[in-house]
Amino acid sequence: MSAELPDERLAELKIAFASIDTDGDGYISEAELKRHFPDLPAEALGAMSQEADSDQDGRYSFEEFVRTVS
Ligand SMILES: [Ca+2]
Ligand SMILES: [Ca+2]
Repeated sequence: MSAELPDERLAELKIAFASIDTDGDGYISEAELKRHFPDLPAEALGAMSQEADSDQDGRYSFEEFVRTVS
């Protein structure tokens, strides 16, 4: 993991990640993101996925999530 974050911040992020990752597979899909943020416009999602999904596999790993929000 590249980002150096304090443990408590990391713990917070893990909880946030787990609450979005509703099927618990360790990845946040776009569908899960939409379910969690139903008001988010499609353009914002698109911009976010381009920026955040650094390995372009169409889903967010915890590492990508941490990089995005920190
Ligand atoms: Ca998931
Ligand atoms: Ca990814």
